[in-house]
Amino acid sequence: MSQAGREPKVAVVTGASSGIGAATARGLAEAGYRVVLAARRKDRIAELERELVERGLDARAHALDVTDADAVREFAASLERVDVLVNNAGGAVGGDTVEAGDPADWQAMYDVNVLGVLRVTQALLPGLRASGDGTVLVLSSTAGFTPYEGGGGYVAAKHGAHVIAATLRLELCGEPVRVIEIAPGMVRTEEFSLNRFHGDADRAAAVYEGVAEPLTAEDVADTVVWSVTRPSHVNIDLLVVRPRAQAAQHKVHREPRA
Ligand code: 8X3
Repeated sequence: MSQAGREPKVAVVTGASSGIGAATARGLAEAGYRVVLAARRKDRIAELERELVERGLDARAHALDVTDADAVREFAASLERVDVLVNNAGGAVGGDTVEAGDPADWQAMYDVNVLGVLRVTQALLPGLRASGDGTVLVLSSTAGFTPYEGGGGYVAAKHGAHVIAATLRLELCGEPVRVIEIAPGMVRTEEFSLNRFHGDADRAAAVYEGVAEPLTAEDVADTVVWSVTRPSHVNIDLLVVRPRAQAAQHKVHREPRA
């Protein structure tokens, strides 16, 4: 990738401050990309930038809120080059039924998971096209395909993220930009469930109770790096990845308590 005398390819990762985003940024930096770490929490991405640079890898942090259209435009203008965009920023807010769901939670989820992907993708597409070999990757979820109780707002938003990837792939056919979607199932990260349940650690832990090995952020990052580093003509349209203990959204093997 990074060859002598040539500028390294640039990969932008949104939501790079933790979990799948941070693991993906590490993986792409290790694969030779100059990684742009984009996330709201400046201190976290600065720390990750330091870590990567100390390891001799190429990274730079850029504070970004994907729900802020002006900030996204300024961010795009600051990039001299972009080859890969990993739309990872997203998350769940609330675990209520449709009957009890707070429209503000649904709106927040739509804003980050759908419009966030839209804003950043729109802003970076000219650069991705100009690279002559661009990749847009959308981190959706198995929630983008299968509803479940208490997941309505998140499921709706992830269906939206899936539709962006599927539509964009059709619209860009014939252009030098491929569109990849990765849909993870149960992944245990430090923040996903905690954020979903507004900091309720017991409720967050219950999601994974008895599951021997939920996926880790690194497991998912591995699939991102693999997909992105396939030869240009190979488009991994959609990759669904779950832990072995989860055969389907509702079919999860849980070990009984000892
Ligand atoms: C996370 C997977 O099952 O919690 O995207 O919706 S799930």
